[in-house]
Amino acid sequence: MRITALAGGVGGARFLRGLLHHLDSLPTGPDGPHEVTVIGNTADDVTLHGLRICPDLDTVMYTLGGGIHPEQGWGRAGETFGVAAELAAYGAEPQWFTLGDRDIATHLVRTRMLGLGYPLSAVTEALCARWQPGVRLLPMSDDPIETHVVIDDPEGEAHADGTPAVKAVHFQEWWVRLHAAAPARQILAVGIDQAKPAPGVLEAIADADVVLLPPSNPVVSIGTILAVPGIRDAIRATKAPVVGVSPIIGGAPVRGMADACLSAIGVETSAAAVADLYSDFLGGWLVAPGDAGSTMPEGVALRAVPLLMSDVEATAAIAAAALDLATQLG
Ligand code: FO1
Repeated sequence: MRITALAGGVGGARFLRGLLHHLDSLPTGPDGPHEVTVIGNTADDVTLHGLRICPDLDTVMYTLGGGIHPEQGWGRAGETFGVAAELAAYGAEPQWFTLGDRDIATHLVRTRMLGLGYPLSAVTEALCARWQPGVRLLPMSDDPIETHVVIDDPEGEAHADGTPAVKAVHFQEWWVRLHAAAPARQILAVGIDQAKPAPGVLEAIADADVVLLPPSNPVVSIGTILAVPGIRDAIRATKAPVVGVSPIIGGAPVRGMADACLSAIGVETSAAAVADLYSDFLGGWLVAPGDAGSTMPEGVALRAVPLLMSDVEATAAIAAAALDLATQLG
């Protein structure tokens, strides 16, 4: 079975770990071992201290490769912060985003390879050669795309008509420094209109037996991947069933601050409203038992199962339910 999944950071990575655990328990399919291709969000990427950092790709790579910080869900296990302390001693900004020493090695290799002209997809493949994540990890695009968030600027001069001044900050500043508490007036994926899907992305969607949407942020992760020109059309066109896992349980995000992102685009924080964002291609939608009464967009099969990814076994059961629903649809 060829499975293609779109993924953001922690939620996507944990789901994928459960998916691999489930696949390990299955007999090899008639066409050989099951193959998983992950199309990772790169719009959270940021350049800090001269280093190119790809948080979502790294979170997937470290989680599936056994190097993730287990509680935090991002960054490396057993991390030390000698470089961060030295940077702080120089007063080097930003200090609201901390890079660990082990993690810095990844960003050094990536930045050097990008500087030599390798595309991000080739760099990601080279980094994965070390981590052996058990999936083919593709960035959604080799072109730079960065999410920026427009927020009120209390220090800026208000407009003549009295509307407050606004400013755009990088997604990481909004998410990490401001904890998504400053209301987002707009969320923009800068560079996306000119971007192309990375090599292999469209083929992975077209050739898939199943396309999965893990419970990643529907706006700044899955939403951004779908906004890369060509990707949404490829998902609409694929013959494979598309099954998603709701990132919302009972009106609140399973993890993270997806509600702040959904409000910014005027969408209610509910399992049904997120399914609606995908209604042009979604075949099946897993929701938590408490959301079983949700009204689904027409043609979307609803299945209620416990969705808390409390450990690998519980997450594997969610992945199994997603594949089972896909089989019924297929
Ligand atoms: N998240 C934080 O809340 N604080 C940090 O200092 C921080 C550093 C960091 C470094 C590397 C990396 O790959 C991720 C890091 N994250 C940090 C997590 C991350 O940037 C966000 O949670 C995601 O981008 C949202 O998916």
